[in-house]
Amino acid sequence: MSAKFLAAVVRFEELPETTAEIAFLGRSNVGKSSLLNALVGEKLAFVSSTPGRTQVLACFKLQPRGTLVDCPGYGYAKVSKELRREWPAMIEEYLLGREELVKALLLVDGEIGPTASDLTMLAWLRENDVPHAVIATKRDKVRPSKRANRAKEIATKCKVDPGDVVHVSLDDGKALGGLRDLMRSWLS
Ligand SMILES: Nc1nc2c(ncn2[C@@H]2O[C@H](COP(=O)(O)OP(=O)(O)OP(=O)(O)O)[C@@H](O)[C@H]2O)c(=O)[nH]1
Ligand SMILES: [Mg+2]
Repeated sequence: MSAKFLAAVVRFEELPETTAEIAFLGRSNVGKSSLLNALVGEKLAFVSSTPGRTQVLACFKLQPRGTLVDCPGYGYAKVSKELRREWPAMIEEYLLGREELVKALLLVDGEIGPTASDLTMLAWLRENDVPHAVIATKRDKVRPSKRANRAKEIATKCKVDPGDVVHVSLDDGKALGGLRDLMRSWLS
């Protein structure tokens, strides 16, 4: 799955043309940019140890088709006040208005489970019929003996079928491969 940087966008009108798009959505620091990079095998999206760094919609073109969008993270207080005011309007407009959006990947932290803001976001996606999937990140941080239970807990809290949660970590090639296959099917 190879990709290249297209644009960093702050307004809906600036979004590049595409046939099908997948967005990475979730709390700051949950691992959106790192997952995108791991999937495309290149450091395209900016990753930082300082949460709240991705403050634009970063758009990437995929080969052979489609686009990926790395969204700003929510639930992080240190982004500027101005941005905190702007973010919801911009992201709402994007998620509700982007016709080419085939899936919003809602990333939740696989170690700590969904937060209150994750569950609010999930409920909002459901209410508004935004196509979405729950992805649990950082599976490597959960002890192997605890993974099955943690997976069940996450599914229960998110009110989804356990089989519908995709569990990934940056070092798990098999899980990343499985997610790539799903993404290709959504984009085709
Ligand atoms: N152990 C572990 N760490 C991870 C994993 N995925 C991401 N991280 C780490 O989590 C931190 C945050 O990752 P980012 O990709 O920048 O998170 P983000 O969701 O893009 O954050 P914002 O851009 O602030 O919204 C980084 O230090 C990553 O290295 C994972 O699977 N396992
Ligand atoms: Mg980021």
